[in-house]
Amino acid sequence: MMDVLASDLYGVQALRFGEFVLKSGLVSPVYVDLRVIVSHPALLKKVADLLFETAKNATIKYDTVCGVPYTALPLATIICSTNQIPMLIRRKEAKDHGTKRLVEGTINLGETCLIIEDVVTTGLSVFETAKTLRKEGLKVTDAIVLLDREQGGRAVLEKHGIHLHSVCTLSKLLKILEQQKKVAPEMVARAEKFIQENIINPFEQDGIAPVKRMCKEMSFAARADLPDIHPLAAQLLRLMEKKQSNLCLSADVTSSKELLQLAATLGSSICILKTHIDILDDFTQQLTVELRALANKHEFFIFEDRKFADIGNTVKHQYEGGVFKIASWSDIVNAHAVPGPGVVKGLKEVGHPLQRGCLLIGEMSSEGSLATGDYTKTVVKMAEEHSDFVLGFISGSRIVEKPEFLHLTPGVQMQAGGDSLGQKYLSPQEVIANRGSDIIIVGRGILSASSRPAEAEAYRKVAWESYLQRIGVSA
Ligand code: S5P
Repeated sequence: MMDVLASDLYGVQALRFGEFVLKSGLVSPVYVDLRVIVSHPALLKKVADLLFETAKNATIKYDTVCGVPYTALPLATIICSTNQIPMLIRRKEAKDHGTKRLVEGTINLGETCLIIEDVVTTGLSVFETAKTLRKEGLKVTDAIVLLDREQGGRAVLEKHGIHLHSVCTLSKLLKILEQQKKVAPEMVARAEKFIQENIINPFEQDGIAPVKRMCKEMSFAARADLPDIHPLAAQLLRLMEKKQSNLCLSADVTSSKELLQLAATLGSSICILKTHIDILDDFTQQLTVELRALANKHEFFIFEDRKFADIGNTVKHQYEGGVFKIASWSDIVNAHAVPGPGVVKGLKEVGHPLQRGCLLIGEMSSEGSLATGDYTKTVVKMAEEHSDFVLGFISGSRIVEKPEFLHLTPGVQMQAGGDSLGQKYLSPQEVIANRGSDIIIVGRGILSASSRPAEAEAYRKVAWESYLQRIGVSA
C-alpha cells in the first residue's frame, strides 16, 4: 500500500528532488508539494481513504472533521461525503468585519473535531486550526496527516494536546523510493540529512522545543552492535530479534503459582517479564529460583518494576537486601529520577558488578503525571551521565534520539482508553510505529483475556509488525 502511494506521489511530482530554495532561504534537496494531488481525482480519493482508515485504526472518537486550509479541504470533503460525517470549514482569511465567522458549519459545543492535513512540518498550521476550533468551544485531540516531514511538528502538537497520526513519514517515503530505484541512494541520504538537521520550531519563543531527530531508524539488531551500548541492552535487543518479540508482560498477579504459570505459558511470546514482587501474597526466595529457571528456559528478561525513589544509601539496601533481594534475581529495575543522581549511583553500586541494568522513568502513563517537559529532559541527562548502568527509559514515546537507549512504554491495550484510576491506554501501533518506542508493556490487556497465551501472541504480533513498519520493512 505504501509502495503504491510513494510511486503515485512521485509520479504526480508531489515529491521532487534537486535544489530548492525554501521560504526560509535554506536550500533543500527535496521538495514536497501535495497541492498537485487535486488534479488527480483517483489519487485524491485514495489519499482521503488512507486518512480515514488511519483515524479508524487509531480508534479516534470524533463528531466532525475539519481540513486545514487549503489542500486538506477537498480531502476533508471527500472523507465527510463518503462516510456521512458533518464537516466544518475554518476560514483562513483574516476577519475583515465583525460578523464574519471563523468557522463555517454547525458548531455543537463540546463536540470533538478531527483535523485533517496533507503535510506537517512544524505543526503550526494544524495548531492554528486547532486553536480556532477550540476558541469556538470544540475539542481537538487528534490530527491525521498524510505525510509527517519529521521536522518537529509531532512534538510541538503533542505539547498542545494534539496527537498526530501520520499515514506516512517523509523518511519512509524516501526509503521506498530508493528501493523502487526512483531516487538515487546519494539523493536520499542528502534529503535525510537535511530533514535531520533542520528541525524547525515555530514556538521557539514559547520555549517549546520539539524532539530533535538525530539518527536514522535502526533495526534492533544493528543497535545491538553499537560500540557504546550497555551489554544488557545488546543482549536484550538480540533476544528481541531472535524471538521477534518486543512485548513485555506486566505480570501483575498476587499468587506465586499464577506468576510461574504465566512465565511458563507466555514465556515464548515475550522478551521481558515484569514483576511487582511486593504484591505477591506468598513470596518466597524459592519463587525467584523457579522464575529464573523459566527465564533461562524460555529466554526472557526479568524486570522488577520497583520504581526506586529514595536517597542512594537507602535504595542500595532496598535493591540488595530485605525480604526480596531484588538484585539477586532481577535483570532490570527502574527508578524515579526525583531524588537526583544519587538514586542511580546507589543502585549502580549494587547492580553494576552483577551486570544488571536500570531504566529511568522519564514519563508516566497516568493522568496528570508530573513527569513531563523539563523533568523528562533532566531524566534523559541523568541517563546519559550514567549510561554504564542506565539502559533506557519508561516513557510514553521516544524521549531521546540515541539508539543505544531503549524505550519501554506502559499503558498499552488494543483499544485506546483508560481505567477508573487514571491509567491511560494507547494502542501498540501508536506506541511503536508513531511514537517510536521499542517495547510495549502490557498487563490487563493480556491478563483479562479468556486465553492469555493467544492474547499475548496477538500483542506480540502487532507490536512486532509496528516495529517492522517503523524501520521500513514490510511485515
Ligand atoms: O507510567 C507507568 C509506569 C509503569 S511501570 N505506568 C504504568 O502503568 N506502569 C506499570 O505498567 C504499572 O505499574 C503496571 O504494572 C503496568 C500497566 O498495567 P496495565 O494492566 O494497565 O497494562
